[in-house]
Amino acid sequence: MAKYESKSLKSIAIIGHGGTGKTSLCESLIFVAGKSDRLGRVDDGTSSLDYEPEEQKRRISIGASMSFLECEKQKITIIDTPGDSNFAYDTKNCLQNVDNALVVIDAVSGVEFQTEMVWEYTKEFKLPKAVFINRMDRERADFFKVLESIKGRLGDKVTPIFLPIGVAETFKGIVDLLENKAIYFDDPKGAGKSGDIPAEMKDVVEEYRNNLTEDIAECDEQLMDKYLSDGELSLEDLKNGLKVGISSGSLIPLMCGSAVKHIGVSALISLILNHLPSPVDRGPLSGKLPGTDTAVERPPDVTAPFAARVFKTIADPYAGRLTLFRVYSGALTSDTSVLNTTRKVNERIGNIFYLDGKVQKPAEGLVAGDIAAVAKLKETVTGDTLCSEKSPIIFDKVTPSPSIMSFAIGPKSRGDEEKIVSSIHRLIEEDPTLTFTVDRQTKEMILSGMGQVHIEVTVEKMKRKFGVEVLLNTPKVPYKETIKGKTNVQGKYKKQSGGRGQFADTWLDIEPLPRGAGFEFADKIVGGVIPGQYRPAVEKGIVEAMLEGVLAGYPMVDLKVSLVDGSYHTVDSSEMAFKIAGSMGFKKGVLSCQPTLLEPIVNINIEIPEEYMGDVMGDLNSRRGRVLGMDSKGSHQIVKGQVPLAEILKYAPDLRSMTSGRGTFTYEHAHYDEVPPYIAEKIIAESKKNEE
Ligand SMILES: Nc1nc2c(ncn2[C@@H]2O[C@H](COP(=O)(O)OP(=O)(O)OP(=O)(O)O)[C@@H](O)[C@H]2O)c(=O)[nH]1
Ligand SMILES: [Mg+2]
Repeated sequence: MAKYESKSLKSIAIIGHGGTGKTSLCESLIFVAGKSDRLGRVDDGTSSLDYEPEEQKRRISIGASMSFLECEKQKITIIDTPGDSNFAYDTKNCLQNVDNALVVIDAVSGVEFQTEMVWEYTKEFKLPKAVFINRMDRERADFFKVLESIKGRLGDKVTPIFLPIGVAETFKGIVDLLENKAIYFDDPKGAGKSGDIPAEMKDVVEEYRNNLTEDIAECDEQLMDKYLSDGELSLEDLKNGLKVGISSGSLIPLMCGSAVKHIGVSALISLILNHLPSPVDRGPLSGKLPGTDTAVERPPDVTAPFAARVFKTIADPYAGRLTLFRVYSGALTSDTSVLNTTRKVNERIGNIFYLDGKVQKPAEGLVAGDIAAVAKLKETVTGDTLCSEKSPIIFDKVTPSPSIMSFAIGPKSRGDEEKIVSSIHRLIEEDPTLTFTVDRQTKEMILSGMGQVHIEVTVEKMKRKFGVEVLLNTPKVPYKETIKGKTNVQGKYKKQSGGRGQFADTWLDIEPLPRGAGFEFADKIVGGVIPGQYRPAVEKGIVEAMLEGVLAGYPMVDLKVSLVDGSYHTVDSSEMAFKIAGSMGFKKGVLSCQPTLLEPIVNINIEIPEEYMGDVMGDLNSRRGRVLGMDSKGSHQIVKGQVPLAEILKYAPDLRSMTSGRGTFTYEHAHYDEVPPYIAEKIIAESKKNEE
């Protein structure tokens, strides 16, 4: 039996720009709610939520983690998410599967680029949200300036429900505009004490109380009528209206506080308990009947068929795979079988548990709205739908963005290649924004991800979880070679060394083909001057010779060779002799056909705020890029262009610093094109040096 009914469950994801104090706020919530006597701190590596060694080392959150509070007969699941855009996929998945978001903004910096990004996500999922201006105890903190920056940059109206009392080191409490009272926080455990509103705040409190009342009235027609006729609303009306407004997304309450000083945190807990929607308030979730376009719904009701969605997968080398999921309808108990409609397999649910950081707490049973974990599912990964076998449904999922930064990885110790491959595959299970390929041409193992930090963290995890150490290098560019001129050349192989000799004589026409055409061979022998059985050997010799071009050893493409003439010897000719002759003739002929180096060109889409257009275009130019077109998306511009791959191997960190992190990009292979001579010279010289 589940301990709580759906209507007593709350879930909230804490989101925002990196370093705004999300994890600290979660720790403060846990501490102030009285769940733990010991306060976890990010700064000394004791946070129960940033528990991974990679997080403790960097003092940032890398993966989402969760905990839960039990107060006033409600259970609140809190999910702390990483602010760094390298890990945005995780954050987005969490947001898709909670009922509320709390956006944390720094009281000094205001809205930052990642704030804009997570704000967009909440809109995508139509998620009710509240905003918490944190770090009000810092010097230069400015509540009203941040309020302006929210209006200016996020484009949505937020409504203050708290005002700060004091600022920086004098920040000591808040005015609760709803209750029209001051709360002071000098208790080390964060309990608030009611007190008088400072006299000098009377006017500003009145102004913002009026704003709040108007905004609440606007959420509901009946309230608006009441407000217009009475000129005010009762506390009861205000409270009900606030809940309705938040739930429908028409009101976004703004709070403030300090996570490290526990100021405003107990008031935040009250808001969650009293005014944020439960799964029941949020209503049913739509999905599809598997394999069809037919929409079906699952209500947040224990009696409905079970349906859930997975929002995170953790690869544990010992415990196996851990699957975190949100129940949307029905109920779930341990030791049952469910259907994974995404993978079309049945999965056995063993023990289910809640997570408190990394600690697993047994769950007796789950109901709609619950967020929990299960170990050792065989095939289930993030985004999958789990449901009752009798009532299948499939929900939408977040698609990972294509990776944008690649590294060549090699083993630190010889013979570790297999271990590398298997551990990367385990890590991809938990993080599909990683991709792993082996480049056919360069033979390098390529690990790609969302940025430098992402790949570095992955490599550290490989070492910690699977005991393999790897070296990271910039990947080699898969250049190719071709020709621009044509020739007619003889390839003749003759060897007389007593006994049976070797003889083959060929005449080849070599000519260029258009870009992307690959290779063509034409057999134009007439009158059997070379017997049929030897002619394919000539082609084989040429194909082999093409693997290593004459300029820098890169594979040759986009050319045609015709076998036009030749001769043979009845005793000394063989397939081997013709293969060698073909290869010799080709290598000789290519030298007089203006051999040319080709490089991969990619299509790139760069999304940036308008103000960075000049810088980004200038930079693209200096990378030998071409702008092909432009588009706008909200306040952002999208630059579409083409650029040589060699020039964007480190574009992710470069664009980040050029745009203060606000630019994003994707790219894909377009075609091969000639390398300009001055660059080709360098590449050829480099390859000669390596050969020596
Ligand atoms: N002065 C002050 N510092 C704070 C407050 N909250 C957090 N910090 C500090 O800010 C830094 C970042 O805090 P975190 O809680 O790790 O921030 P985060 O938002 O979780 O960061 P990411 O997970 O990396 O996105 C730490 O040094 C905290 O001690 C606050 O209210 N006041
Ligand atoms: Mg954090």
